[in-house]
Amino acid sequence: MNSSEKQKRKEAFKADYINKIEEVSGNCLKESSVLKQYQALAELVMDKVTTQWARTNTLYNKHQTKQVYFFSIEFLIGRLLKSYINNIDMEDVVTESLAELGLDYAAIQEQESDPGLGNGGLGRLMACYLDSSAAMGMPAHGNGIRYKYGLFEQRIINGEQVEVADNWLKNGYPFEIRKPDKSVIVKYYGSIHSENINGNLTFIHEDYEPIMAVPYDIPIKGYHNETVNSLRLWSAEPIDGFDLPTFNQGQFLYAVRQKSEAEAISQILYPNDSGFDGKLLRLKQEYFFVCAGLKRIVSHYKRNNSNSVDGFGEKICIHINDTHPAMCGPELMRILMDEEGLSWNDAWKMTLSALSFTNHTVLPEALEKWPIDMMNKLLPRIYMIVEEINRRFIEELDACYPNNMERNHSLSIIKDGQVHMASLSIVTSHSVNGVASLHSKILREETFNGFYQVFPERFHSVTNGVSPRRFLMHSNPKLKNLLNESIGTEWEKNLFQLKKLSNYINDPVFYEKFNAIKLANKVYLADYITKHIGISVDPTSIFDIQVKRIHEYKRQLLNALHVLYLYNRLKENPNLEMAPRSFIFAGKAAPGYYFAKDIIKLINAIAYMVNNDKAVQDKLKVVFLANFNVSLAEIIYPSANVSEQISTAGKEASGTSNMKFMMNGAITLGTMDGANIEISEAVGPTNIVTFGLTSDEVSHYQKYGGYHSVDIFEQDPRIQEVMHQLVDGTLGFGLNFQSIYDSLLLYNDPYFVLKDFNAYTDAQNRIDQLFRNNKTWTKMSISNIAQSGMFSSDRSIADYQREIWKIK
Ligand code: OAK
Repeated sequence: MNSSEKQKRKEAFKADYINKIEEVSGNCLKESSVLKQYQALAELVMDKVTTQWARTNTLYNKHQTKQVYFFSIEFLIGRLLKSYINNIDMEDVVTESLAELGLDYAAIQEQESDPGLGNGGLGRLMACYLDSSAAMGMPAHGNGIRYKYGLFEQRIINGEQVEVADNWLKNGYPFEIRKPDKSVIVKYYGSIHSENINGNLTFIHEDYEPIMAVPYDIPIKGYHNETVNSLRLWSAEPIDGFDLPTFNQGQFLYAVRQKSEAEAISQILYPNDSGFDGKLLRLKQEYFFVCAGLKRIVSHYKRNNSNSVDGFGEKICIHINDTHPAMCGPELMRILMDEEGLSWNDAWKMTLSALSFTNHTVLPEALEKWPIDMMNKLLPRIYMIVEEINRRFIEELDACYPNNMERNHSLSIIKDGQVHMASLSIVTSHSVNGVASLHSKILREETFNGFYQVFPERFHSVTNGVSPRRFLMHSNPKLKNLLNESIGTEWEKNLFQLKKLSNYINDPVFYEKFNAIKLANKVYLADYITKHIGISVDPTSIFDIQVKRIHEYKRQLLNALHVLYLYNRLKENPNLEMAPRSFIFAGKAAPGYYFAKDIIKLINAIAYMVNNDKAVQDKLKVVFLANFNVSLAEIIYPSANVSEQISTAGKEASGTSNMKFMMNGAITLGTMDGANIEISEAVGPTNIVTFGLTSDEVSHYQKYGGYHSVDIFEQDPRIQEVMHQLVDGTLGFGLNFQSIYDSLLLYNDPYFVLKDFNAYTDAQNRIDQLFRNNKTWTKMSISNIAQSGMFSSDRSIADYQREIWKIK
């Protein structure tokens, strides 16, 4: 765009914007509130996006392109305003125009709520995949739940987590379109009876409780292209118009109860990350978006296909994100048989060909198993179909492997009074994949080994990726500009092009510019920290960051114990040679996960002690930032020097913050777990610091024993010291971390924190040494960015496209 063209676009934008403000607020620009300025900008942007949206939809319908639908109980999309503006290529026009109008673009963006419709990795991955699909012009859409309340807001009060409801819709949400005309009825409870109609056995669902599923669509705009895909989120509403005044007293109470029971289904996101919550309401949620989503997809398909479902399995991919949407299998069978009149065999072929499944964890506590009684009562027809799927599956197994009762039992979808959702997902999908190479290997060799032996061809691996638009271009604009001026802009469309940075790997001028950007980003985070928690951190210190859900396997505890140990060393020797360090933590704990909450409390207690000790203030700071969410993450990643990825090996399926940090030039300090292994392969051993047990070692100890944490405790005085400090009042009067102490010693340290402690302190020493050599560190940092191409979600989507959905 040349400058006169830009000027024209700016003038047109300003005129439209001023009109819009008047339209949404009834005030002129000068008298409008920042909230109205935001709403006006959002509407203006939405007008542009929806025009392209309509065109994309027309194109998809016309060409009957193969469509992918991600079914996921979570979509953690983050704020969208800036992302739309950048994707429609109006970044400069909007930024400059708003400045010329005397408005504060940053403050306007802050008005947008950050929809917390996910807990962490799994939900954010979906958002990155939608972003990438649209960027690549690929027809892929999301299907999930429009929770009225997203993940709770975390406040830290007296060092402890306090949960506050997240009313993200309180000012309305400008990027969704409610489509009541596309509503669908979801049926719960009741009974099934069969009738012979014209010689066909037909199943009829009676006395059910109907709930209305109303879709809200959010456009997913591709980066600098014409594609706009859809994220459809379903909201639950009572079935009939709720006509209060016509009810008499008894009916009134009944109707109110009905209304709130219906609405409860999409009221709240379960706040558990990688854990299973076997509540009836959760099962209702799972069926809710599966049933509504599939019904609409089938009816849309038929509309474009002469009212027939022929070819559905070849044209539609239903991708199930972990097991929460596992009922897609039986529900699609139900629709195809009961509503479309297909035979079992035809419906089965179609279902198998449409479905694919990604697993996101091997933690046994996350594996979903629903009590038979619960499923049978709530979803009688679905349960019947699950039973039949299982009966046929076991029959086939028997035919292939006769007399192998043990295997057949272990693979059975229904056993021990429960329906095993992972087994259901594998049996009903043509593809099963893990999310990093090690994780997929563990699935094949351990978690799903029985299934792997029966269906080896179904097993795949697709390493996760993250959106370079959101996590590099939007969140680190200074780095984006430096990259553009150094290696051109091709990397924006193909992140592998970052390899061109190798030309600058020894360039002192580039180093200087790069380090200035990193410092500016650190100053920005330091200001945020001062503003929000009143602690001042030195922007030249090492920003050593661990941000993710708080979980024992992620081992924030190992990090915290090391901080305590380092503090002890500094107290012993105030002249200890070390680069000043700021340890920064953020992350939410599931409200019922008391141990994780104790870890937050411990980090805050250590922070309080360290930050108030003048003797160490020049060398050590500890920060816990409240309410980690996508918006905060975007400030954090660009400022990091060290990316803490220290899970017990074999437990973190992939991790994705490791990739976001890497793209922004942080050095990974990590175990050989999840995608850390692939990061290590990509950058080479000199550009990463790894330590600790391997997953084979962990699994060996878990299977055969041989690890006794007490032995480590007894041999290592450093450990004895920090362990005693947990319970002797050092961390504050009346503060006692007995639960943590007991887990590490009495319960033999299930996550190998003490076992890896020594290796971790060595690794931390290496980080310190490396950082103190600025040239070495800068080189490592640039090498990490240069090799981050493979961790773009564009690459992941291309892998899915080629290996799993088989889209040309
Ligand atoms: C959440 C609920 C149930 C099962 C898994 C999860 C989950 O978030 N898993 C995480 O998925 C990410 C995306 O694949 C991975 O990067 C994380 O390692 C994994 O813990």
